[in-house]
Amino acid sequence: MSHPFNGSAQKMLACPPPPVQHGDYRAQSGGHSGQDHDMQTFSGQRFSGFQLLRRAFGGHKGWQPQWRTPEPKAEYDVIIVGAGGHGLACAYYLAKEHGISNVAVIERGWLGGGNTGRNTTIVRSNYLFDESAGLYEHAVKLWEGLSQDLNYNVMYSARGVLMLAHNHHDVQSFKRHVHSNRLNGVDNEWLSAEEVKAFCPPLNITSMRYPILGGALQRRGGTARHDAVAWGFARAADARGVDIIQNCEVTGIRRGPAGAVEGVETSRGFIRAKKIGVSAAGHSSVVMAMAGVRMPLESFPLQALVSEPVKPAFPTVVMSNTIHAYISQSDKGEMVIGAGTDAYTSYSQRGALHVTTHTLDAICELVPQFRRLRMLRNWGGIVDVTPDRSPIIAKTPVPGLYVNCGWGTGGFKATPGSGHVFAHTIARDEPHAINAPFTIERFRDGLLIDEAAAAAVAH
Ligand code: FAD
Ligand code: PYC
Repeated sequence: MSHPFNGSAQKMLACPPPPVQHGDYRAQSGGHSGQDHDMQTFSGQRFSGFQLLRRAFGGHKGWQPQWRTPEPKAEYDVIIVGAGGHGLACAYYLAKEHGISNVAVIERGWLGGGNTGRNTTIVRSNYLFDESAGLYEHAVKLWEGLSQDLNYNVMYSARGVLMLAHNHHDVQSFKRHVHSNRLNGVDNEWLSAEEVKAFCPPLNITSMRYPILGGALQRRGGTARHDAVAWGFARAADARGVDIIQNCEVTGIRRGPAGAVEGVETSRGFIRAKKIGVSAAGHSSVVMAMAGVRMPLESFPLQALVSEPVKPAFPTVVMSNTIHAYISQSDKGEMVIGAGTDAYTSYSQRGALHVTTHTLDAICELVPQFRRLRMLRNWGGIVDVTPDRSPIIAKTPVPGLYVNCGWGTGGFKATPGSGHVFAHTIARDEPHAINAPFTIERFRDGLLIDEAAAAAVAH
C-alpha cells in the first residue's frame, strides 16, 4: 500500500532512501559506534534551508539514505517489536535519554506501514481524566518541539480540534471536558454555535437533523504528517545506532527456565535480548500470546478515506460523535475523513462499505458543499481496543517483557509521549510517573481509566 494521503509535503521532506546494505554510508561518514555520535556527525546530513538550496544547485544528487538496512546482530540489549511510530520513538528515546543504543526495532513489513501510515493524524490532549490528560499533554508538549528535536519536519500543525455538540448530552459532556481539561492545564474552550460557525465557516450549523449547539475547541490540537513522524524517528534512532530490521517477522518469544525472556524467534532466525518491548498495535495480543500472556484487547478494522485534492477550504479539524464523522484537510488538499470501527473483530485491513457511506452521509450534512467532492480512496487499519479505551504501557508478569498497546483508534497523537515513557519503563524496569496508571493489572483491580467519551467518533 502506498501512503494513504501522500501530499506536497513530500517535496519539502527528503524522501526515504532506497535500501542500502549495512556499512554503505557509515564508510562515507567516517564510521559510527553508537551513542557517541549525534545525528550531525553520523550522517553528515542535517536538513536546513541552506542544505536544500545547496543540494538544489547540485541537482539534488548526493543526499544520503536516511537509515541503514542492517543485518540483525546475534544479540541486542533491547528488542522492540514493531516499527510503527511508537516503536521507533521508543528506540529513539532509549538511545537519546537512556544511553541504550544497542537496540533493534524488528518490523515484519516496512516501517510506518501499520496504523502509523494509515491514520488520520489528529493530535489533541482533551481527555477527561487526570491520568489521560497527563499522558496526552506530555505528547502534545513533545509535538511542539519535535521537528527541531528530530531535525525533521513532522509538519505538526496546531490548527485546532473542534468537537461538535448536537444535543443536550453532548453539551453537558463537552463542557465537563472543558472544565476538567482546564483544571489539568490543558487548553480547551467552549464555543457557542455562532462562534463555531465563525471559527469554521464551511460548517452548516442549522439546517440538519441535529443542529450544532456549540463545540469544544482545543486550539493547540491539530494534525501532524504521519509518514514524516515514522521517518523522522527512524532516521534519528538509526543515527544513534539503533538497527531497524524491516521484512522480519517475530514468530515467537523465547523464555528461559525461570520465565524471563531470552529473545525472539524471527523469520530471519533467533535474536537474543534480555529486554523485549512489544509495540505491535493491532497484533499486540498475537505477539504477547507468543510469551504466554493473554491481553485484554480486541482488534477491529478502522477505516478512513480521502477526497480529491482541492484548494484550502477547511481550516481546522472537526469531529462529531453524534452524527459520527470527522474531517480535516491535508496539506495536499485532500479532505481526510473517517468515522467508527467496524462492529466485528477482524485482522483484515479493510472494512465494510456501509461504514464509509454512513460517514459520507454525515459529512454531506455537516458541510453541504462537499457533496460535490469525489472520493479518491479508502483504506483500513487494525486497532487494538481495551475495555476502558485507554492504553497499556507497562511491565508485564514476564520478566524482561514490556508492552505498549491498546491505543485503539487514538494512538497517533500520543506517539512521542508514548515512546518517551515506554523507553523509561524499559530502561529503568519501572514506569515513568506518567504511565504508572496504565497497567495491565487495572483490568483485574478495577482501576479503570474510562475514556470512551473522549475517544470520540472512532469508538
Ligand atoms: P503501528 O504503526 O501499527 O505499528 C505496529 C507495527 O508492528 C506494524 O508496523 C506491524 O507491521 C508491526 N508488527 C505487528 N506484528 C508484528 C510481528 N509479529 N513482527 C514484527 N512486526 C510486527 N490516532 C490518533 O491519535 N489520531 C487519529 O486521527 C487517528 N486516526 C486513525 C485512523 C485510522 C483509519 C486508523 C486505523 C487508526 C487511527 N488512529 C488515530 C490510531 C493510530 O493510528 C494508532 O493508535 C497508532 O498509529 C499506533 O501506532 P503504533 O506505532 O503502535 O502502531
Ligand atoms: O483520536 O482523535 C482521535 C481520532 C480521530 C479519528 C480517529 N481517532
